[in-house]
Amino acid sequence: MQSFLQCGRFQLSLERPLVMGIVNVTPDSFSDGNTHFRTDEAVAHGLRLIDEGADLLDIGGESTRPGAQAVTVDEELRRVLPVIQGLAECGVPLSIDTCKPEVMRASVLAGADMINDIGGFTVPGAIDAVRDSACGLCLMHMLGEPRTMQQDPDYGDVVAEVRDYLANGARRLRDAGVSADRIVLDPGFGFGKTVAHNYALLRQLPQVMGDEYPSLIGLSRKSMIGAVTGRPADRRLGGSVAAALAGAMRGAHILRVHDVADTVDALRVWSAVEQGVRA
Ligand code: 8Y4
Repeated sequence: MQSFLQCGRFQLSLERPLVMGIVNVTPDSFSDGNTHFRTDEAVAHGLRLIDEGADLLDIGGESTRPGAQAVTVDEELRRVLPVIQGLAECGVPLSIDTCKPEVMRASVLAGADMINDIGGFTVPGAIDAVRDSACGLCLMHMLGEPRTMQQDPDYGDVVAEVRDYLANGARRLRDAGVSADRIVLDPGFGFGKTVAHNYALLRQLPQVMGDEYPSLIGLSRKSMIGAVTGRPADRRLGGSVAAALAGAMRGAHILRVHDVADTVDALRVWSAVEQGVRA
């Protein structure tokens, strides 16, 4: 595997685990076209996450929770583009969480450095929208579609099936002319998986991911944490940090998290244990 990820304007070293901070661009409660407030909030949140140690930011304008409302291209662009512009000079790569080719194109033009597609670049036109740029591409596994994916997900061998899906996805990108140093793979925790599937994937992360491409994992506050701790989404910090560290210890390269400061603390302590501390 390469030691750098090509990520638009940046080359990210993959020597230590990187922390990707989540910036949600949530809708106004009154959808009156006055989106300034949400933009400013999202930009301020992104800057705070960088201050806390985020190595990159993931900006999302489309809710991907099970059963969430679909968002039109125009609405998604209204949410996301002003935030890309507002964070353009923030000093870290900007990832855009989208499945829509039109949003991918516009985001790359606006200066996005990575496209994070939970749909795995399967919407027609998605690969064409990103191939001729330098942006990083995160290709994630999902079984089914967001609306129905949690209705009795079933696998013969979840590790083998996710591994094969990711290998085929990377092949599709490579066959379209995407260089290997732009590709990141993600097993897609919570996307068409039971709690047992999710923990099997995390436990066997090296077998799932192989060693050809870097990995990105998103565990933060997810129901797999709630299932084990019995806690609601707003009280899953300890569980989420433990899960992120378990992933890092199994070789994950990028950790997608809400709680950047606490995750960075955990990684620093782990690094001190492993590497020692300068006298
Ligand atoms: C509470 C808060 C409960 C958030 C659930 C959630 C991933 C991702 C998401 C991921 C990649 C989420 C956009 C789901 N998860 N992208 N996106 N990998 N690459 N749920 O695991 O955070 S959204």
